[in-house]
Amino acid sequence: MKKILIVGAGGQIGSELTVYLRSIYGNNNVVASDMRVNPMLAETGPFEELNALDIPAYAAVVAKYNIDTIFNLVALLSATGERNPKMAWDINIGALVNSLEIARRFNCALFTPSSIGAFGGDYPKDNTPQDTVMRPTTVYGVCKVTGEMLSDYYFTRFGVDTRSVRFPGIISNVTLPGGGTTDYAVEIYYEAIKAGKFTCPIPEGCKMDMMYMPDALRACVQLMEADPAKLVHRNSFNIAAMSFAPEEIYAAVKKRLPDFSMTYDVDPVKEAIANSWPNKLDDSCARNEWGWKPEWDLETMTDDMLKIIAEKHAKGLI
Ligand code: AKB
Repeated sequence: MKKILIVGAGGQIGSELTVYLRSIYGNNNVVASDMRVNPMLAETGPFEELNALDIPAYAAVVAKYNIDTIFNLVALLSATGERNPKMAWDINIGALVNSLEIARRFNCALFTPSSIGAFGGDYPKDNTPQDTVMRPTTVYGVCKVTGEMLSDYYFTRFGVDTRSVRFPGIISNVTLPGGGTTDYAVEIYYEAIKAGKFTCPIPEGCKMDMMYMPDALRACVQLMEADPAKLVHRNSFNIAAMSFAPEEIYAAVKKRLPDFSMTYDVDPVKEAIANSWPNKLDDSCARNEWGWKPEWDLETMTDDMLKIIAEKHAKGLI
């Protein structure tokens, strides 16, 4: 990776991936783009206002900067997708198809994240294998499976260097996620610091895979830098770091903030989505093929999240 374009850079992952990639590859070699200018990202390197559905504009940015690697992070998340399936399909698949075509035309490597949301139907929910039944029940999941298959198609048919991971719920403290089923595991930390209490939309006992942002960022770079000869899979790798149910993250927060309390007000849409997703992924293919290994667990992440969010709160930033 020498000249990188991030499409959808203003979101939860993009806002941190841009900074991380710039720290490795140099500020001027990482172009951030989104529908609207993000002042934080525009201050430290090139930024382009870009709608990924506008293919001539997208191609012009790739040509202007001589891009060789694209991170396509444009997506409506699972719960938002269920409110407007047509829009979710148009945006998620539109950005993907344009990214694939541009990667083919300009000979770029392409990373498009998949998700635990790609799973559904009758598959093993514990230690969910890399290759198994994938019959998702959400439009988000349908887009993710389509994306995995189309990306493999562009690799085998046209030789486009497509690579991807199935992200768990990503927990972070810079940009809030929006419209996801796993968002509760971010919100709980903010509410613990700001209000001392939290109402959880996911039912007790519902386990999902989660990952702290620093591990997610490392995974992106490690996979894109991996020796292609070692990759048996491409689209898309299971990666895992931790798996917990609401009562477990609640206990981790309460251990550090004894006055913190949590109640449940279960959102039926999110409950149905969460119940269709894995309890815990088997990520052995990622470990074997490109050396994936997480560094953060629920305890270390909780220490870090509470410290950073408390600092922001003390400064009046949240
Ligand atoms: C969501 O909850 O929709 C996302 C995801 C797991 O892909 N965070």
